[in-house]
Amino acid sequence: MIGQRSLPSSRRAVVSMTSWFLGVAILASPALGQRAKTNEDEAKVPAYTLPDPLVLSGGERVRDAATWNAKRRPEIVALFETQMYGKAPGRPDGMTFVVTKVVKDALGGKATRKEVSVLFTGKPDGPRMDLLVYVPNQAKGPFPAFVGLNFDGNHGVDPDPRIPLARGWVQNNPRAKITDHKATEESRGSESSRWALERVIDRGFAVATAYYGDIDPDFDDGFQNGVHALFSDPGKDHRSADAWGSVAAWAWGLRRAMDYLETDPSINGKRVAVMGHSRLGKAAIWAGAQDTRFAVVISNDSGEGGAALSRRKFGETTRVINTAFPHWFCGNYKQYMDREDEMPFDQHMLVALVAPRPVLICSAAEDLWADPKGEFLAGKGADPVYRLLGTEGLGVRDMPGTNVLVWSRIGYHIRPGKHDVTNTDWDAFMDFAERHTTR
Ligand code: GTR
Repeated sequence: MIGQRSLPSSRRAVVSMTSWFLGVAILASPALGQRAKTNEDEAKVPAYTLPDPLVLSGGERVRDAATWNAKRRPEIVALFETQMYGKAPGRPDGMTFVVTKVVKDALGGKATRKEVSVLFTGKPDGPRMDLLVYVPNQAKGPFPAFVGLNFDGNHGVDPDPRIPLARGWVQNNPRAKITDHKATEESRGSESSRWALERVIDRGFAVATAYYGDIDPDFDDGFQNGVHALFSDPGKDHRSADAWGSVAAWAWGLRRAMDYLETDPSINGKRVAVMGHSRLGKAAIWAGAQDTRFAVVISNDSGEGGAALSRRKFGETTRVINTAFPHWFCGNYKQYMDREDEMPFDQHMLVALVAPRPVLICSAAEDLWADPKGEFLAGKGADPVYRLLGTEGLGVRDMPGTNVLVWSRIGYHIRPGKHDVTNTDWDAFMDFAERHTTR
């Protein structure tokens, strides 16, 4: 089939849509303990009409790439900036990069690991983000790379005791054995199953990652800490309704990581894929939507506020996400709670902002909270834009079964299992990135 590649039969399980939905409904229900009860019944998805990405706000149809680039794309960027994620500042003038350490025998000798401090104000004691950059030792670069933020701290992606522990606030969580918001020796490697470092290095990619809390600690403190505080105007005692939230700050951090990667001679700056999981998938897709330096954009289980259509009201909703995480989006976004039909945009338009660059949307079959079908349909909704720009868009009409990589310019993959990042996901990321950045 065009734009679709079947994986080996051991990794492939093709099921009909009906049995797929029955299967995931049964598997997913016990996992949702403390979450708000939301719709997970396909039959209860309301009828909805998506805004047309190819109609200008004045009603005129977009008929060519020039009008898309000059008029419609900027209109859509402004909608997401003012109505959803909030407006972020640009690259700080005084920002500098300092390579603080180079370890040549990382990952059992397979990689060189650099520790790079991104000093947002150029001051070593000012706010900063610490990047870990793994570069393959087996060949000569420059290498294509993946860049993404991590949840637990850099020391969580790899158990190597030489990696500095995260400095500031970290999320309490049993997986990392954290109970008082401080990283501990025991938390080393807590997230390593989500960072298939050796697997990625073996295939000739570099990987760069930073801790999302270096950019903005993930709790609602009225934007007193993180990079929001760095840019806030001390004379102003209120935030505007389109001021940036945390997702926009994390996306901003990914763009600052890209600023560094462009300067690193071991990295091919034209072949950097931005990827992220869940809330950090929302950040990755927003970063990739705005910043055309990212050659490939990968969303993993990003769900509501990421790749999933809000109008479907399946799994997490705008009300639920804005209530649980009031700091993630801008003030204006709150007006759409239970009023998704009034949004002048939906997430297919976020995907469309990546066009014509390759975008891969990855879901997990049991992750109904993130609405896999809504994620697929956002890709489908972006298809007319990709086609207008002369690419094949999404190569399939219907949602594929599990473990089938749709590798057209808008790519899609769904694996069996829960909300997570697994080796299977990384294989899909790499297959997709390889296909789109080597030709
Ligand atoms: C959930 C949230 C999701 C997703 C997830 C995560 O609680 O409802 O939107 O972001 O967290 O980031 O793990």
